[in-house]
Amino acid sequence: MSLLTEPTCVVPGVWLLHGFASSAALWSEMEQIIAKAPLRHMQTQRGFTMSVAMTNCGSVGWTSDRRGYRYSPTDPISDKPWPAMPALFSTLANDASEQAGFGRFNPDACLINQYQPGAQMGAHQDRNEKSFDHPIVSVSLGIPARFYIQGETRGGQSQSVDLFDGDVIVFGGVARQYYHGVRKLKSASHPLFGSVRWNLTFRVAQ
Ligand code: MD3
Ligand code: FE
Repeated sequence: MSLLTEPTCVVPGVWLLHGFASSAALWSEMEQIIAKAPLRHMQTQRGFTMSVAMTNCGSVGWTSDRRGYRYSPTDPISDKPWPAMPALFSTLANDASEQAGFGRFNPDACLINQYQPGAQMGAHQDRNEKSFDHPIVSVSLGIPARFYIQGETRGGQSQSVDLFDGDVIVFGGVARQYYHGVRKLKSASHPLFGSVRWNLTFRVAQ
Protein backbone atom coordinates (compact mmCIF):
# COMPACT_ATOMS: atom_id res chain seq x y z
CA MET A 1 0.00 0.00 0.00
CA SER A 2 2.99 2.31 0.40
CA LEU A 3 3.78 3.84 -2.96
CA LEU A 4 7.27 4.31 -4.31
CA THR A 5 8.30 7.90 -3.68
CA GLU A 6 11.65 9.63 -3.54
CA PRO A 7 11.98 11.22 -0.12
CA THR A 8 12.67 14.96 -0.12
CA CYS A 9 14.56 16.56 2.76
CA VAL A 10 12.61 19.48 4.31
CA VAL A 11 15.32 20.37 6.86
CA PRO A 12 18.04 18.00 8.11
CA GLY A 13 16.32 15.11 9.91
CA VAL A 14 12.89 15.76 8.33
CA TRP A 15 11.91 13.75 5.24
CA LEU A 16 8.76 14.16 3.16
CA LEU A 17 7.38 11.15 1.27
CA HIS A 18 4.82 12.77 -1.02
CA GLY A 19 1.76 10.58 -1.70
CA PHE A 20 3.24 7.58 0.16
CA ALA A 21 0.01 6.48 1.91
CA SER A 22 -3.43 5.56 0.57
CA SER A 23 -6.33 7.07 2.52
CA ALA A 24 -8.81 4.56 1.06
CA ALA A 25 -6.74 1.62 2.35
CA LEU A 26 -6.28 3.15 5.82
CA TRP A 27 -9.87 4.31 6.28
CA SER A 28 -11.51 0.94 7.07
CA GLU A 29 -8.97 0.35 9.85
CA MET A 30 -9.49 3.90 11.15
CA GLU A 31 -13.28 3.39 11.24
CA GLN A 32 -12.89 0.24 13.34
CA ILE A 33 -10.58 2.00 15.80
CA ILE A 34 -12.90 4.98 16.17
CA ALA A 35 -15.88 2.65 16.76
CA LYS A 36 -14.05 1.17 19.77
CA ALA A 37 -12.25 4.30 21.01
CA PRO A 38 -14.27 7.34 19.92
CA LEU A 39 -12.67 10.63 18.95
CA ARG A 40 -12.65 13.14 21.80
CA HIS A 41 -11.45 16.68 22.48
CA MET A 42 -8.97 16.32 25.34
CA GLN A 43 -8.34 18.93 28.04
CA THR A 44 -4.97 20.57 28.52
CA GLN A 45 -3.35 20.88 31.93
CA ARG A 46 -4.47 24.53 31.97
CA GLY A 47 -8.09 23.56 31.36
CA PHE A 48 -8.40 24.45 27.67
CA THR A 49 -10.19 22.11 25.27
CA MET A 50 -8.07 21.06 22.28
CA SER A 51 -9.52 21.96 18.86
CA VAL A 52 -8.15 18.70 17.41
CA ALA A 53 -10.19 15.56 18.21
CA MET A 54 -8.05 12.52 19.08
CA THR A 55 -7.98 8.82 19.71
CA ASN A 56 -5.27 6.12 19.66
CA CYS A 57 -4.40 2.59 18.76
CA GLY A 58 -1.45 0.52 19.93
CA SER A 59 -0.26 -0.86 23.27
CA VAL A 60 -0.23 2.68 24.69
CA GLY A 61 -2.02 5.87 23.67
CA TRP A 62 -1.26 9.55 24.18
CA THR A 63 -3.67 11.36 26.49
CA SER A 64 -4.02 14.79 28.03
CA ASP A 65 -6.11 16.00 30.96
CA ARG A 66 -5.81 18.40 33.92
CA ARG A 67 -3.07 16.14 35.31
CA GLY A 68 -0.89 16.59 32.20
CA TYR A 69 0.27 14.69 29.12
CA ARG A 70 1.20 11.02 29.24
CA TYR A 71 0.99 7.65 27.51
CA SER A 72 -1.56 5.26 28.98
CA PRO A 73 -2.22 1.57 28.23
CA THR A 74 -5.98 2.20 28.55
CA ASP A 75 -8.52 4.61 27.11
CA PRO A 76 -9.63 6.85 30.00
CA ILE A 77 -13.21 6.91 28.62
CA SER A 78 -13.72 3.11 28.65
CA ASP A 79 -10.84 2.06 30.96
CA LYS A 80 -10.18 -0.65 28.36
CA PRO A 81 -6.96 -1.15 26.37
CA TRP A 82 -6.69 0.98 23.23
CA PRO A 83 -7.54 -0.93 20.01
CA ALA A 84 -4.58 -2.91 18.69
CA MET A 85 -2.37 -1.36 16.03
CA PRO A 86 -3.44 -2.82 12.65
CA ALA A 87 -0.64 -4.60 10.75
CA LEU A 88 -1.31 -2.24 7.82
CA PHE A 89 -0.45 0.73 10.08
CA SER A 90 2.78 -0.67 11.52
CA THR A 91 3.93 -1.87 8.09
CA LEU A 92 3.29 1.57 6.59
CA ALA A 93 5.20 3.29 9.41
CA ASN A 94 8.12 0.87 9.10
CA ASP A 95 8.25 1.25 5.31
CA ALA A 96 8.28 5.05 5.63
CA SER A 97 11.07 4.97 8.22
CA GLU A 98 13.18 2.67 6.05
CA GLN A 99 12.50 4.78 2.94
CA ALA A 100 13.61 7.91 4.82
CA GLY A 101 16.82 6.21 5.93
CA PHE A 102 16.02 5.68 9.63
CA GLY A 103 15.95 1.89 9.38
CA ARG A 104 13.54 -0.53 11.04
CA PHE A 105 10.79 1.08 13.10
CA ASN A 106 8.31 -0.74 15.30
CA PRO A 107 5.87 1.79 16.79
CA ASP A 108 3.88 0.91 19.92
CA ALA A 109 1.59 3.96 19.72
CA CYS A 110 -0.43 5.64 17.01
CA LEU A 111 -2.17 8.93 17.81
CA ILE A 112 -5.06 9.68 15.46
CA ASN A 113 -5.76 13.42 15.09
CA GLN A 114 -8.90 14.72 13.39
CA TYR A 115 -8.90 18.36 12.23
CA GLN A 116 -12.09 20.14 11.19
CA PRO A 117 -11.90 23.64 9.66
CA GLY A 118 -10.60 26.08 12.29
CA ALA A 119 -8.71 23.40 14.25
CA GLN A 120 -5.00 23.94 14.84
CA MET A 121 -2.10 22.63 16.86
CA GLY A 122 0.16 25.16 18.58
CA ALA A 123 3.95 24.88 18.53
CA HIS A 124 5.13 22.03 20.74
CA GLN A 125 7.76 19.32 21.11
CA ASP A 126 6.90 15.61 21.22
CA ARG A 127 8.71 14.69 24.43
CA ASN A 128 6.48 12.25 26.32
CA GLU A 129 8.25 9.26 24.75
CA LYS A 130 10.86 7.44 26.87
CA SER A 131 13.60 7.67 24.24
CA PHE A 132 14.26 10.12 21.42
CA ASP A 133 16.40 7.61 19.54
CA HIS A 134 13.45 6.55 17.38
CA PRO A 135 11.95 8.65 14.59
CA ILE A 136 8.29 9.73 14.45
CA VAL A 137 6.27 8.92 11.34
CA SER A 138 3.37 11.25 10.52
CA VAL A 139 0.71 10.41 7.90
CA SER A 140 -1.58 13.16 6.54
CA LEU A 141 -4.95 12.25 5.02
CA GLY A 142 -7.87 14.29 3.68
CA ILE A 143 -7.75 18.04 3.07
CA PRO A 144 -4.40 19.87 3.09
CA ALA A 145 -2.87 21.68 6.04
CA ARG A 146 0.09 23.97 6.55
CA PHE A 147 2.57 22.40 8.90
CA TYR A 148 5.49 24.40 10.35
CA ILE A 149 8.82 23.55 11.92
CA GLN A 150 10.54 26.03 14.24
CA GLY A 151 13.68 24.17 15.25
CA GLU A 152 15.14 23.84 18.72
CA THR A 153 13.40 26.88 20.20
CA ARG A 154 9.83 28.15 20.08
CA GLY A 155 9.31 31.35 18.08
CA GLY A 156 11.87 32.65 15.62
CA GLN A 157 11.54 31.91 11.94
CA SER A 158 9.77 28.78 10.85
CA GLN A 159 9.84 26.56 7.79
CA SER A 160 6.39 25.73 6.38
CA VAL A 161 5.29 22.66 4.46
CA ASP A 162 1.86 22.07 2.95
CA LEU A 163 0.80 18.49 3.63
CA PHE A 164 -1.64 16.79 1.26
CA ASP A 165 -3.61 13.56 1.28
CA GLY A 166 -1.20 10.62 1.43
CA ASP A 167 1.85 12.65 2.44
CA VAL A 168 4.12 11.07 5.04
CA ILE A 169 6.72 12.95 7.09
CA VAL A 170 9.46 11.14 8.98
CA PHE A 171 11.46 13.11 11.51
CA GLY A 172 14.32 11.90 13.60
CA GLY A 173 17.90 12.53 14.57
CA VAL A 174 18.61 16.24 15.06
CA ALA A 175 14.95 17.11 14.28
CA ARG A 176 13.35 14.69 16.75
CA GLN A 177 12.81 17.38 19.39
CA TYR A 178 12.12 20.33 17.08
CA TYR A 179 9.16 22.57 17.87
CA HIS A 180 6.41 22.15 15.31
CA GLY A 181 2.70 22.84 14.81
CA VAL A 182 -0.19 23.01 12.37
CA ARG A 183 -1.82 26.28 11.20
CA LYS A 184 -5.56 26.77 11.54
CA LEU A 185 -7.20 24.42 9.02
CA LYS A 186 -8.93 26.07 6.07
CA SER A 187 -12.12 24.57 4.68
CA ALA A 188 -11.73 22.38 1.58
CA SER A 189 -13.22 19.12 0.34
CA HIS A 190 -11.80 15.62 0.04
CA PRO A 191 -13.79 12.96 -1.90
CA LEU A 192 -13.70 10.41 0.94
CA PHE A 193 -13.54 12.58 4.07
CA GLY A 194 -15.30 15.83 3.15
CA SER A 195 -13.91 18.86 4.97
CA VAL A 196 -11.68 16.91 7.35
CA ARG A 197 -7.95 16.34 7.78
CA TRP A 198 -6.56 13.30 9.57
CA ASN A 199 -3.08 12.81 10.90
CA LEU A 200 -1.71 9.49 12.15
CA THR A 201 1.46 9.84 14.22
CA PHE A 202 3.45 6.72 14.92
CA ARG A 203 5.81 6.65 17.88
CA VAL A 204 7.91 4.31 19.96
CA ALA A 205 6.62 5.60 23.31
CA GLN A 206 7.69 3.00 25.87
C1 MD3 B 1 8.43 17.58 14.50
N1 MD3 B 1 0.81 16.33 14.87
O1 MD3 B 1 0.37 14.88 17.07
S1 MD3 B 1 2.73 15.86 12.30
C2 MD3 B 1 1.37 15.62 17.05
O2 MD3 B 1 -0.31 17.10 11.68
C3 MD3 B 1 1.62 16.47 15.88
O3 MD3 B 1 -1.37 16.46 13.44
C4 MD3 B 1 0.83 17.21 13.74
O4 MD3 B 1 2.53 17.24 15.89
C5 MD3 B 1 -0.35 16.89 12.88
O5 MD3 B 1 2.20 15.66 17.98
C6 MD3 B 1 2.10 17.30 13.01
C7 MD3 B 1 4.18 15.44 13.26
C8 MD3 B 1 5.46 16.07 12.87
C9 MD3 B 1 5.86 16.14 11.56
C10 MD3 B 1 7.09 16.69 11.23
C11 MD3 B 1 7.96 17.20 12.21
C12 MD3 B 1 6.30 16.57 13.84
C13 MD3 B 1 7.56 17.13 13.51
C14 MD3 B 1 9.23 17.76 11.90
C15 MD3 B 1 10.06 18.21 12.88
C16 MD3 B 1 9.66 18.13 14.19
FE1 FE C 1 3.85 16.84 17.50
